[in-house]
Amino acid sequence: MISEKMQKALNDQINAELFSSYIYLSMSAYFESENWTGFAAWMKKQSEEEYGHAMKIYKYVCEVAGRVSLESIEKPKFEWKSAQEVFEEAYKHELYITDRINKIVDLANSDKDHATNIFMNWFVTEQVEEVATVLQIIHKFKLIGDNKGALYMLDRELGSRA
Ligand code: OFO
Repeated sequence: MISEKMQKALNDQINAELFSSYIYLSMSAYFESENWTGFAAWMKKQSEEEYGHAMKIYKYVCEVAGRVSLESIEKPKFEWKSAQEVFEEAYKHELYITDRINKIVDLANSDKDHATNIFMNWFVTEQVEEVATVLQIIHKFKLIGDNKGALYMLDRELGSRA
């Protein structure tokens, strides 16, 4: 069993992960409209992963006999100024999500909720990877600067994400 407070925190996190999925899908649509098909594919894949994160928590809440409560998903941003700006916002968003995950772990600790603590460990590790990946991409954008050919190559590279 999980506490009422933990149930609320996990339900809120399901919503945050679905919002992440929605943001990345909106970013993908933006890239499609700009003909950056590789960036669009990368973001679509990211969106699918976020949906998977939401469902992982959903499954856990059901397993511990909690009650999943789905709330409205906030409307994501629609327009950006550049491809680099999109990834910079993705980075900021992942830092925000990391903070949320850490707070759930803090709550699991104070609740002495060992099961949720262990469950959330996967997310702690996942966040380290997600933040590092987006940061690497931003670093590449900075190296590329105004070089259109190099930007085209980066689009191709990200489009090959499995
Ligand atoms: Fe679910 O990890 Fe990104 O947001």
